[in-house]
Amino acid sequence: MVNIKINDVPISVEEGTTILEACREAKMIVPTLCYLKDINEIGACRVCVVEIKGIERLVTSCNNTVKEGMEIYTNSPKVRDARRINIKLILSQHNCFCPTCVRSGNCQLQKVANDLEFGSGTFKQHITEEKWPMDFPLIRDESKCIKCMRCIQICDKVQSLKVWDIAKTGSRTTVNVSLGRNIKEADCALCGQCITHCPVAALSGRDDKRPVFSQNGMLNTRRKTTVVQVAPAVRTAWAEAFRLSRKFASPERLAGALRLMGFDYVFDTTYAADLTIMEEGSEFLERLKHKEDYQWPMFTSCCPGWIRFLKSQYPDMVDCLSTAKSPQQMQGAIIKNYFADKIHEDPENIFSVSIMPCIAKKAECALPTMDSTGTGPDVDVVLNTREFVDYMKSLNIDVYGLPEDRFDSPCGEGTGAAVIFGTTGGVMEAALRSCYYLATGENPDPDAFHSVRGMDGWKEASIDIAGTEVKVAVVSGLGNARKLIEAIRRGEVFYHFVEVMACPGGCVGGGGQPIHEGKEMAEIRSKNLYFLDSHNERRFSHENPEVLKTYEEYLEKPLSRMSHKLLHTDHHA
Ligand code: HC0
Ligand code: SF4
Repeated sequence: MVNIKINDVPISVEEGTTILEACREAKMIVPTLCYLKDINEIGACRVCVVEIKGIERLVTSCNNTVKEGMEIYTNSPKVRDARRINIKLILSQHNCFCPTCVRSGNCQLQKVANDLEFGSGTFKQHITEEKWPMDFPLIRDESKCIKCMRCIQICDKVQSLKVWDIAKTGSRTTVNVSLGRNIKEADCALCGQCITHCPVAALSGRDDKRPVFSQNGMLNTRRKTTVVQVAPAVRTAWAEAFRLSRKFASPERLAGALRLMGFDYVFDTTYAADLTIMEEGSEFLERLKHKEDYQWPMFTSCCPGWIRFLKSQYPDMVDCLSTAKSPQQMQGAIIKNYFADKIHEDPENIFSVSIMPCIAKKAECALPTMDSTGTGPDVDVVLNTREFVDYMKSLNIDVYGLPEDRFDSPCGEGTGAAVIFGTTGGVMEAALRSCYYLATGENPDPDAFHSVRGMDGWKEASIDIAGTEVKVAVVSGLGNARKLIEAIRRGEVFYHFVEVMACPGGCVGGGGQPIHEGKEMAEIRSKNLYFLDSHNERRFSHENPEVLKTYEEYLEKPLSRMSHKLLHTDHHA
């Protein structure tokens, strides 16, 4: 242990601890901008400087470690003056139209500047702007970039994609797409992790609210029947901004909020998640039966960020993907076909919106293959959880007065197995619950496959299904996906079935979820999904009565011709 003093208070910390972490252990606040634990500890912003007794020069606390006897001052006048100057320099290159910024009120630069009692104005501004393709769902605004390098590091170290790099030199140093590429050709998976880890709004998701909510938007003009679906992971994050309790922020209240916004029909994507399990589970059992005809393992296909990654990084393994569409797209196809028939409406007259925790879903819905009726996209607009929350705020409603409501039926409700789709391991667990049933005719204990739960980036299990040993793995985060694929290719591991989610922790940690500076929320949100699963009266996808009815009335059976037409896709197309 190392004995030090912070603001005259003695404390012992482990050797090798950074000054910043020691301050945090001692509950002494040191502001940071560029710091991301274990990912970006480079002292680039110089906001975390502290004073050390006996040393003239201030030191950055995030990348210097404690030494025996060190006496640290975290908030001396000298420290505060230096931080103010550093922030002034950053602001001189930062677009300061704060009131209209998407991150206003949730911007780390704004917070640090406010906390420093800035007062005296900034230096003369030198802002550069670049052109950015607005038809791409990830938006970069150079005029807001503070060169903290977090995006570079997240994309490289966590997602193994190196989309960003430093560009230019000297005072013109900035961040841009690496190797001088256009973002559209940079193999970006659209996971959105660089967005949720950007301390300002230099990176953001494309705002798609206008066609839905504006004066001329579909909800106001009512030119079409409006339908909305909401993803599993949204239910555990939407209420964070309003500080609602888990009990109050029920899925039924989320349905109530969507109804209040004016949607004609409100669906839960969990319905289609159960449908996905029926299709993907049956496909897996089919592949197992004809082992030699397939390339192994079978990969889950519900995460569009992961699909983008596989297609660009390992195109020779695309056939390993299940052909099942994602729940979002299955729900979209069912709405514009089966449900349209039910309400006697032409698919062209249905406007289908989804609320998702994911940036890549905004690109997925626009794929030419996701038009099952030939009349336009099955899902017209994808809004992220953040956009939903922003719109809720703009309504100025008393959230405590939100009514609970039911999702519409049919095609509206899902089981506990579908709810856990939103967290890493959830799709695999749901699939195993139903594969076991489909192969044996008996339900397993719903918690039998709990070994695939948890936040580890790479989990594995071996399961006996009707006398066959099935080896499964679950990875989240694209860096982990790369490690797993490389190990498979080297022959070090073998799996039959692998779930991959692009975002660490799965959709709960998605790039479209609410942003909380310095906090990774995936684990907390995930616990809520398991709570909802354990309290659901149905915990097996194959017991979803609405799904069973859909097969009976429309699809016939899993992997039928109709199922293939609506619910499966060709990933090569
Ligand atoms: Fe997910 Fe999904 S679970 S990808 O994370 O499979 O976005 O929540 O909606 O489609 O259901 C995201 C979340 C979904 C889909 C589902 C899957
Ligand atoms: Fe990298 Fe994901 Fe950001 Fe794309 S969205 S640049 S893959 S971190």
